[in-house]
Amino acid sequence: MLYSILYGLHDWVFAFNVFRYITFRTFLSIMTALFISFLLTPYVIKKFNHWRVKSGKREDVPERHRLKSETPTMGGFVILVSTIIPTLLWADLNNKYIWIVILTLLTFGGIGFLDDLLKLKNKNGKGIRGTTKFLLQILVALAISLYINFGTDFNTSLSLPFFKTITPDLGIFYILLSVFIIVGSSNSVNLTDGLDGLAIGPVLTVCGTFMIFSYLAGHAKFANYLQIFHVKGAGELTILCGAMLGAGIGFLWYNAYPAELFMGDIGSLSLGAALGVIAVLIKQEILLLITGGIFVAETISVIIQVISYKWKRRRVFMMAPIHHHFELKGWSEEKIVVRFWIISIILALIALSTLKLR
Ligand code: 57M
Repeated sequence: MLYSILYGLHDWVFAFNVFRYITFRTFLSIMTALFISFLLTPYVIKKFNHWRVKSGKREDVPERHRLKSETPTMGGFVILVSTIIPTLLWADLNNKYIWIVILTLLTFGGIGFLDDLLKLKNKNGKGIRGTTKFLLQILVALAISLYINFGTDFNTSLSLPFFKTITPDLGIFYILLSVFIIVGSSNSVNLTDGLDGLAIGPVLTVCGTFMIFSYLAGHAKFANYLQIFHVKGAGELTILCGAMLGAGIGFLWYNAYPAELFMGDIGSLSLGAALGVIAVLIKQEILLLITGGIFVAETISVIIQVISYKWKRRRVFMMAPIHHHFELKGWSEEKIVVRFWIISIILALIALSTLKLR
């Protein structure tokens, strides 16, 4: 919005030409998101405390978590507001990719919101039924994937990190892959969101990685030089990733141990789905598995635990997702979280190295 107004003035004031640059608008987007987040979150924490928007008591949790039932949740609301407003201000709103990601944030945020609301109402931690939530996610992801495939100039080839010449064209099957990526990413961020700062840290590193990849994918010369897929228009996603980064940093300020606010399903489901959609749009589907390795590990730990428990009545981990295993082993919450962040940073660096190592 502001972008088109301010850039439109460059014929009169040459300095306004600077708004043409994605890098400059990304900087403005990060700063605006930080500003909104720092302005809004303390107010939201106060209000949510007053309205008792709390996670509720759970009995099946490691001891320390019972003390957390007083922490307000649904902080994802502020993350959504402080991601979407800067994007609307600084991105080119004629760009379809921007609207696809905003729609993803809103629809998955809507599912998460319903779930959080029901948990609040029931006061027993029970939200939407697992299968209903999963079906809703699949339906929304399918609609988004169909639009990406048929409503944009989309390339159904897959890019494999480290292999520049192997790009299999999946054709119509790409739709299935993209539904899997979006729903998988949404749920794995949700599973990870169980300790203070644990989910938002890796969300930030994935977001930072995708900010760089969006810029490169949208730039014909850089994409050609680095031999990654050139996606015309994907550069604008850099601005959205910047907004998400600023909103996430702002949220982390309050979600850092001891958390004053949790993101709730409204935050985890929407952020996870948005990262999945961005991975699809910038053609870095498989790279998401590397840079989001923490989310993958958390999900695999649950799959292994459930299969082993159902099959052999034996637990592989003391408790799944894996962060609970380390808690029960006696690691402090801060140590687990910081170590998972360190792994995320290393994974982001490995993801960036794929730009050259191919
Ligand atoms: C939600 N979130 C929290 C908060 C947050 C299939 C199964 C593995 C699913 C899994 C599950 O339900 N995961 C998703 C995990 C909850 O946080 C709220 O939920 C939102 C995210 N959806 O934003 O609003 C609690 O997590 C803690 N928390 C923090 N800091 C944060 O910044 O400390 C959250 C955010 C909060 C707070 O205590 O109340 C949650 O409920 O855990 N289920 C499980 O994870 C369960 N695992 C389990 O049953 N494992 C079994 C196997 C067979 C699957 C096993 O290993 O035997 C665990 N759930 C809980 N505790 N609560 C078990 C231990």
